[in-house]
Amino acid sequence: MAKRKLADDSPNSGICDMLNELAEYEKNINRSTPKFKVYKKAMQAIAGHSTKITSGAEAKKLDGVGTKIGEKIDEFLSTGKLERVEKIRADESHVAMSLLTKVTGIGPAAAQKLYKDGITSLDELRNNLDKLNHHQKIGVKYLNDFNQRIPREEVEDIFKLVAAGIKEVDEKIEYKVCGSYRRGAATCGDVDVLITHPDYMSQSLKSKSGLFLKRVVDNLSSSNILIDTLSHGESKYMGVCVLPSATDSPTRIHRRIDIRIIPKDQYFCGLLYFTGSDTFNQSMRAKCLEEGFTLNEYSLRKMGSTGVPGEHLPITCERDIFDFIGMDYVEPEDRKS
Ligand code: 8DG
Ligand code: CA
Ligand code: CA
Repeated sequence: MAKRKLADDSPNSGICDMLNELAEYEKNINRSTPKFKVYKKAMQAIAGHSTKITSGAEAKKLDGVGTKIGEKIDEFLSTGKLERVEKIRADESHVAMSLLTKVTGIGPAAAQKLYKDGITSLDELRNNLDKLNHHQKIGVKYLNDFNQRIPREEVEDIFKLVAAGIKEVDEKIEYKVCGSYRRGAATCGDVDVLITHPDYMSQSLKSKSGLFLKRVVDNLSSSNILIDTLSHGESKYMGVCVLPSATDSPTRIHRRIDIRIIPKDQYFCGLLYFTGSDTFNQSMRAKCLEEGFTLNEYSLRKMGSTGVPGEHLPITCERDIFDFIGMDYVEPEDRKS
């Protein structure tokens, strides 16, 4: 997953940064996914709050902010810092791991291994490229670029070129940018593109998806929009794109782009999933289970009385999914938690 944004433009950015540091610590050092999610969820709730929070009690009114986080917010608001965060910042292993996990392809496990091998800085990483796989090496190469958020307008410019390249391959290919862009974010971590084709169904041969995707990727590579590849499988391409510039200025920023091909009959479940947010996906999946359905990135199925899911339900748009489970439609811009 792309590295998450800090809520720089929030009136509560200090609290968000604090929660983000706690979340990263739980993920990298304690390896506790539940605690990571608790902090992230609270951070997202607070980042989405438009006025300045003045007490833990006020924060606790938001969904996802509990008593303990409320107490931390009180400490932060009254002293300007949090004892626990100060301790974390003094923890050398955490500092190194936070740095290493900024590289795409280096997750907590890989970072821990590198740290055990004595690698604690970017210079050491650059001097030990043989310890990295291809994806990680590209991550090091473009580290600074990839850690900059992409302004929404630039995603639009990239997408115009990508769309033109897709259409050249086959007019019938349908495509959309999903992820945070579709949720209306002002800046995005990467560009998430979904494509589908009416002739490509879930029963079709895998090689068919691979061929469509390959033709798209080859075309975009030949026009220098895609310039490096992290990985390229039958249904998913992960790579690097850059806007062409007449002046070929070295300041052009390289951006992460994912392109996925999804069978037409699974397209809307995929679109819903890859639009996110992850917290929205989680709450929607929970609602499905309550209503006796099971939802994933491929399909919506009714759970049978024996607990075995039935056939894929026919879905022709995102709204169908909400209708089946008896949930009011949520616009992409509102899919926050
Ligand atoms: P960002 O890139 O602006 O930071 O945010 P994003 O667009 O929401 O995140 P993303 O990492 O690019 O993932 C795109 C969507 O995919 C996300 O909004 C929801 C869905 N998704 C999950 N879980 C996961 C996961 O574990 N990995 C990935 N790659 N995507 C996931 O719900
Ligand atoms: Ca994204
Ligand atoms: Ca992505």
